[in-house]
Amino acid sequence: MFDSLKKKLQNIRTKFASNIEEVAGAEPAPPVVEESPEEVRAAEPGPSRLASPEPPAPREVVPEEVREKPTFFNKLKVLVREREVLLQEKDIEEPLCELEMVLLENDVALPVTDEIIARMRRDLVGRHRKIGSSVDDLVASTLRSALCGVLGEGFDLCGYIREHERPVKILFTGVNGTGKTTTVAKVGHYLQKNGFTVVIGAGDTFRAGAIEQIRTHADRLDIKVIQHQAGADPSAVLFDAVQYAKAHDIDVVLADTAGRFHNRANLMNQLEKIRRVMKPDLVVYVDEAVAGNDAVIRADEFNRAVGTDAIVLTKADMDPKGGAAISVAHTVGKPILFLGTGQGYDDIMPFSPRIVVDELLGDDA
Ligand SMILES: Nc1nc2c(ncn2[C@@H]2O[C@H](COP(=O)(O)OP(=O)(O)O)[C@@H](O)[C@H]2O)c(=O)[nH]1
Ligand SMILES: [Mg+2]
Repeated sequence: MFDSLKKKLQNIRTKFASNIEEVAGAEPAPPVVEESPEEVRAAEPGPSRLASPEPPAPREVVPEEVREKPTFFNKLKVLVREREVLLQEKDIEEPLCELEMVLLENDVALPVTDEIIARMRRDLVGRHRKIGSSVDDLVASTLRSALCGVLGEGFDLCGYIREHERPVKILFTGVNGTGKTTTVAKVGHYLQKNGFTVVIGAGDTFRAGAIEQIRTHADRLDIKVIQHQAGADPSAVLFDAVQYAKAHDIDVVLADTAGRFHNRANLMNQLEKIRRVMKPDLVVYVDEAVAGNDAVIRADEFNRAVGTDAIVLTKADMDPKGGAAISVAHTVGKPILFLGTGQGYDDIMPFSPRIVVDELLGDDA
């Protein structure tokens, strides 16, 4: 997942780190702890932009018993191992520019790229920043918080269902072939594993074979499907699915629907009717991460046209760039609910900014 972006971000991190290291004016400080205060002062770098995080150590000879105190040694360690640097715009201009290019090349939307760059700049420029044993830690934590800042909060579906009146009705919609039906099956399986009961409404009565497709998934997962004939009114199917859930104390209704574009009047009218009749609690827009910026634009347009509560991005496993996953929540202003990560029923990941950033920066970041 996101391999191309991941590799490029690693290069950028190295560049940021070497620029910052240059400004700090020294190679990483040696891990010496038993130097005298004089030696420590001598080791302190001189340039004015490099400030010591601690006041200079006292000049008088420190008695042995005082030097034994851990607090004193800790101070020495801070002086030797931690430096503080005040960065200026020009110090990081070049890696910031490169980061901007890398994000754009990897399909991160322009306003989202701008936001990430602005956050990096705000965090790094004109502030005293401590450098620990590794400058890369500083870069990684800055990049991490910039990415988390645009990724939004995610959406805790299980928490939502627990707090909500049952049945919770979830309508899945979006463009053809993006993975709606597969996602309905995966989400059904996920909810069952989390202790909820589920019924699926076979609301794609439009595409040949669609009812059989969802039926096959549901049979494998032991989930009840409510279906009508091909060509039937999907509103009627989904109304029946809700009635079934009410009659059988089912926690969640998952509604599969036919693929549609927000600019096709007949299918959008049909969607309006489904909404009136089924009264979904959540409208989930499904698109594929591999579509990159197109997915982001479609999700945004769809939200403006009909309203969306949350987004699922499928095929993240096939997406080397990660741009859609980084951009969509910030652009649409709605949370990502899940990432689809493969064709198996377990290949679905509740969206967590932390996990996505871990994936991009490596767990150690
Ligand atoms: N690799 C991968 N393939 C997926 C994922 N989700 C769906 N697919 C595949 O995408 C294709 C279309 O899925 P489908 O659910 O029929 O799309 P729909 O037309 O939107 O209902 C199928 O071959 C799925 O197996 C995913 O997360 N990863
Ligand atoms: Mg389908």
